[in-house]
Amino acid sequence: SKPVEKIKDVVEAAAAKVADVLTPPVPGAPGSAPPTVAEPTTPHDPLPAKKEQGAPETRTPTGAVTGAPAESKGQQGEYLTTAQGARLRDTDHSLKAGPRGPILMQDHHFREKITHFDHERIPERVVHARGAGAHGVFVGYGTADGVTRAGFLKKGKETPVFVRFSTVLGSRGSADTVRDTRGFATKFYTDEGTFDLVANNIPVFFIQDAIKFPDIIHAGKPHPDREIPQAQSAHDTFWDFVSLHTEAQHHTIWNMSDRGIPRSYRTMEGFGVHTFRLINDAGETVLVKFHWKPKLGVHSLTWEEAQIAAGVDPDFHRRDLYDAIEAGAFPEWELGIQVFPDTPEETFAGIDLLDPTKIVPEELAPVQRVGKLVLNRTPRNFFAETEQVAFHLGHLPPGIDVTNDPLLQGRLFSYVDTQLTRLGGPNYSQIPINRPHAPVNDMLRDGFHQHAVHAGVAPYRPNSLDGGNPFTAGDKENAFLDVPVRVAEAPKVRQNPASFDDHYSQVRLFWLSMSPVEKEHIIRAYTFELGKCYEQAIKERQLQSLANIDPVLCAEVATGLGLPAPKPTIELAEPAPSPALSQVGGEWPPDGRIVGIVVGPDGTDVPGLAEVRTAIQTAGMVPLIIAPHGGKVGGLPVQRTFATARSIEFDAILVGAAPVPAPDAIPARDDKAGAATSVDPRVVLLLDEAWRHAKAIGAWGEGTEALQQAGIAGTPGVVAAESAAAALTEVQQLMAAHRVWERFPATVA
Ligand code: HDD
Repeated sequence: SKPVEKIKDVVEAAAAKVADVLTPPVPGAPGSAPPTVAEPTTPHDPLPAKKEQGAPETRTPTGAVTGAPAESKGQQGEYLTTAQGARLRDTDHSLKAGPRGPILMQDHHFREKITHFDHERIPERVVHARGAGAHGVFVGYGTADGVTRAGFLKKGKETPVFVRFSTVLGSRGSADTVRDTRGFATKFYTDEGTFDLVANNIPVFFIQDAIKFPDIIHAGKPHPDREIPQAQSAHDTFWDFVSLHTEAQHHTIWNMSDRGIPRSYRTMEGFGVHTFRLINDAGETVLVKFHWKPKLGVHSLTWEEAQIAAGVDPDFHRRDLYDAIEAGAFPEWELGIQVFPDTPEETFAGIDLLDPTKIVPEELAPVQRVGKLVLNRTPRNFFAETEQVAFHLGHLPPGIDVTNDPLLQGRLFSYVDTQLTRLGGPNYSQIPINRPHAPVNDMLRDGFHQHAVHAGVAPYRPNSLDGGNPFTAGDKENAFLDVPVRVAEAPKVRQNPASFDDHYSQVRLFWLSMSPVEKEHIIRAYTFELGKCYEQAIKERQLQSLANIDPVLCAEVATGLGLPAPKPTIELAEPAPSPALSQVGGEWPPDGRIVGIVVGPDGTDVPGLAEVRTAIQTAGMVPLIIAPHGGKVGGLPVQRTFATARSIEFDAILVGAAPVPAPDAIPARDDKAGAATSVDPRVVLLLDEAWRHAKAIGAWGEGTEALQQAGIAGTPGVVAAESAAAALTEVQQLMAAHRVWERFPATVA
C-alpha cells in the first residue's frame, strides 16, 4: 500500500499548490468580493435604438421610399436579438451538453454569431487599400457657368460630398506616412446624379495606357516571394519597372520629392490628372483639368518625421484628419479648373492634353476657382462608409464628359469591375454611402444583395404595362449628353501618338522648379530608395534616367550610391521653371495646426500658461499641454506627458519651463550625453527633433534654459521672448511659412 499512499501525498500537495495560486479568487468569479474600482458607467435602462441604425432607403423619382418598410429596420428595439429578431437571454455561453460538455450543433445563436464574424472582412482594395474618409459640403461659386451646365457648380449651390484619402501601395493596416502617391477621391451627391472626381495628389501618372496598370502595380507591391517591403517603393521591382519604362519618370520624381510624404491630407493638392470635357447650356465644349487647392497650402513632412510617425503613430494622417474636424478646424479646398479650347488636336501650348504624364504649368493656364469643399463630419461607421464607398470615373453628371486619354478610357472599365468582387455583386450603389441623392429609376434588377423591393412589372423599354415609365429625358429635362466628338477614321492599332514619346522634358521642368532645399530632399530620396535595391544593373539604369533629367541630380545620387554618373543620352530640354510647383516661399493660415506647450510638474509656476493656451485656440490652432505627468497642471488638463509626446505631432513648440529630470526617468535616448542634461532629456529630445525638422520653437521664463540645454538658443526660428504671449506671436509668424526653411542645409543650387 506504500506506493499508493505516496501518489496520494503527491496529488494532495499539488492540489494545495494550485489552491494557493487560485486564491485570492478572481474578481467577478462566483463568491469573490465585489470590485473596489468604480464602474466607468452606471447601469441604466436600455436606450432606444439610434436613428441612424435604420436600414438604407431607396427612393423613386418622386422621392417616395421603396424597399423595406420603415417599421422593419435593421437595428432597433432595446433587446439583443438574433438576426431574425428573436430576443436572447444569453450571448456569453454556448449551448453545451452540461457545463463541461461539448457544444451542441443545434446552437443556432452560436453558429449565426460566429459565421457572421467569420465573414466580417471583405477583400481590401487592390490599390488604395489604406484610406480615411470624411463627409462635407461643396459650394459652387458660379464662375464655371459659362463652360458647364453642371448644376453643382452654380453660385451658392450646396452639395453633400464624401471624400476618401488613401495611400496606393500599402495594405489596409499599413502606415500612413510612407513615401507614396496619395488618393483624393470625392463623391459629389449632386441633384443631377453622382459625380466622382477620383484624383491623386500628384498631377501625372506612371503610365500612359491603362493596359499597363497591372504591371506598374505588380512592380510596386511587395515582392511575391517574401511579401516585403510593405507600402514602399524602395525595392528592386519598383525601380526595375520605372527605369525600364521611362514614361514613369515624371510621376516618380514627384514621389521622390516632398509631395510623396504629405504633412496632412489637409495640406495636399489634388489633381484629376486627365483632361475632361465640359459642356455648357449651349452645347459648347471646352477641355479642362481639375485641381484641388488646399486652404493650408502644400506642406510636407521631413523624411525623418515620416519615419518616426510610421513607428509611433502609424495612423498619423487619419488621426490628423479626424482631430482637425473634431476640433472644428474644418479642412478646406477650392476646386479649380485649367481651361483649354476644345480643338481637334487636343493640345495646349504644344502639350498633348491626352497624355497623362504631362502637366500644363499653371503659369501658362491659370487655375480658375469654381467652388469650395469643406470637410465637416467624420464617418459614423468606418467600415460602412470608408470601406464600402465605391468610386468610378463614369459617375458623371450632365455637363461633364470624358476624353480619349487612354488611361482614362481604361479606368472607365476598371472601377465598376473591381467593385463586383470587392463589394460582392452589381448592387453596390444601393449601399448607403454609395446611394445617389438624385432620384434613381434605372431598370437594373435583381442580383446579389438586392435591397430595393421594386414595384411595377415592366423594367424594360418600351412598355405599356407600367404606363411607359420610366421615360427618357431630353435637353429640357437635363439629360446627360454624350458629346458627339469626332472619332478619327483610322486603322485599329496598339500604338501611342508620337507626342507620348517625350518622357523627360517635364521631369526636368519639375526639377528646375524646385527650391534648393526641395532639390536636396529629392536627391536624398533617390539615394535612399536606390540604395535599398540589390541589383547593380537597376541602379545603373535609373542613374541613366537621372542623367537625362539633370546632371547635378544624377551626380549627387551617383556619389551616394558609389557609382559613376553616366552622361545624358538625349539633349536636355530647357523649359521655363514653374514656380507653382514649389511648396517653399508662400504664407498660409494657421487653422488647425498643433502647438505643443512644455510645462513642469503641477505646482511649478508657468506664467501666462492659461492665456497663451486660449490665444492659440482663438487663432484657430490646437494647443496641447505637455507635462512630466498626466492629470492637470495649474488647473489645466495635460494632453501629453513626456512619455507620450513625440515631436512629430506638433507644428511648433512653446517652452514655459525647464523641468529637471525625474530621478527615475528612463533616458529618452540611448546616448548618455542626452541623459546628462539638467533639463529632462525627453524635453531636450523633443526640442532637438523639432529643431532638426525646422519647426518654430519659442520659449519664455524658465523655458529659455531648456533652449540652452538643447543647444539651439539663438539659432534661426528659435524665439526667446519676455512673455508667453510674445513667444506665441513670433512663433505664429514663423509658422505661416510652414517651416523655418533656412535651417535646412542646402548644398545644391
Ligand atoms: Fe485608380 C482606386 C486614383 C489610375 C484602377 N484609384 C483608386 C483610388 C484613387 C485612384 C484615388 C481610390 C478610390 C477609393 O478611395 O476608393 N487611379 C487613380 C488615379 C489614376 C488611377 C488618379 C490615374 C490618373 N486606377 C488607375 C488605372 C486603373 C485604376 C489606370 C486601372 C486600369 N483604381 C483602380 C481600381 C481601384 C482604384 C483597381 C481600386 C479600388 C477601387 O478602384 O475602387 O479599380
